[in-house]
Amino acid sequence: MGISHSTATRKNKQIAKQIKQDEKRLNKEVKILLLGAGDSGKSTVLKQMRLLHTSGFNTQEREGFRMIIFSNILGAMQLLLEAMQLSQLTLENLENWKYIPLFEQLPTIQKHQAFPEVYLTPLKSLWLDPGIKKTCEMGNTFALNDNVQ
Ligand SMILES: Nc1nc2c(ncn2[C@@H]2O[C@H](COP(=O)(O)OP(=O)(O)OP(=O)(O)O)[C@@H](O)[C@H]2O)c(=O)[nH]1
Ligand SMILES: [Mg+2]
Repeated sequence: MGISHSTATRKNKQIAKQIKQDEKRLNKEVKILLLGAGDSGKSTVLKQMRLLHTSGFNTQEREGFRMIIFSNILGAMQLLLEAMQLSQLTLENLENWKYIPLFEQLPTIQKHQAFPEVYLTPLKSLWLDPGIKKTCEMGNTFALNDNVQ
């Protein structure tokens, strides 16, 4: 059974209208190609665009970032401890030595799981250690993220 003439005409009009609308939209659309070396800030520009010109990030995305931030913090301290040893530097506060095992195998957190509190004091204390500070200053030699601080 075929469709009636009037139904076909209506459908046809609808499609033509849609095509016109799409054309209009595409004419106004501006496309930007972000080029740059690795780590030069392409993704960051895109994130800033979203924050400044759209509604930003939704709850789920923010939760995802929270998990990434935690893993970045621990990863950075792990990297600093390794780089410190390779540079013949050492922790200068003897109290800090006991914290090293905490950074040998890093935990990950699940969605909605709080940052494990057991890392709070060690991170604060290690960050103040002159050995870690000196290593930080050489961060450009071992790809330490420059936002670690
Ligand atoms: N100081 C400074 N740091 C920035 C700026 N933009 C980005 N960063 C930092 O540079 C690092 C890399 O930025 P990304 O946006 O991930 O770089 P990308 O170009 O997307 O890197 P790939 O995806 O690996 O190619 C991050 O640690 C950012 O926080 C900036 O304008 N100034
Ligand atoms: Mg990127």
